[in-house]
Amino acid sequence: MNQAIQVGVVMGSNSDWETMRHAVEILQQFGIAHEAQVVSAHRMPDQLFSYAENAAPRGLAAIIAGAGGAAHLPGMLAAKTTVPVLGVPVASRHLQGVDSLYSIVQMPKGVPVATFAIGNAGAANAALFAVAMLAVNNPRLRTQLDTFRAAQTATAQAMTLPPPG
Ligand code: RP5
Repeated sequence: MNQAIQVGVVMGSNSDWETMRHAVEILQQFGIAHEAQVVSAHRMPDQLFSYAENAAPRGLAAIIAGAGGAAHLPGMLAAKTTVPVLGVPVASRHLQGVDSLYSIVQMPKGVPVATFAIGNAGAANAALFAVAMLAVNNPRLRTQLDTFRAAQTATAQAMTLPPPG
């Protein structure tokens, strides 16, 4: 039997995939049931509304939303659902994603979007944050997350630098 989708990953264009695939890879690594699709705020506004409206009834625990430029996708999703929206600013062609970051992070008081770093790190961290949210009630995930962190610690501890000179 298919596991119910826990996390939705949406993005404004297939050009965002190269960034957003880093979120999907983390969800796969942790065995989180997820979906990924294009939902463009300005090109598919009706689908955006129905995706957001159906998120809670479908049981989604989080929506990871990536967009670039005038990146209103995460904010508009958050306007239509109380399911937590994790926003990923995608690097844009002309302003390198600073426009995306400002568009996503500067939500007026009352409708939050948890906003992550521009680009690949932000996409991966949004997924890790979703894993941490799900781990609150899932000891298996908590152990996996602890193991993931321990591996990073071991990698950093094994780092060496060239000798002085
Ligand atoms: C936004 O416009 C998308 O999120 C994407 O980052 C940006 C450019 O989209 P394309 O012109 O590549 O489809 O809606």
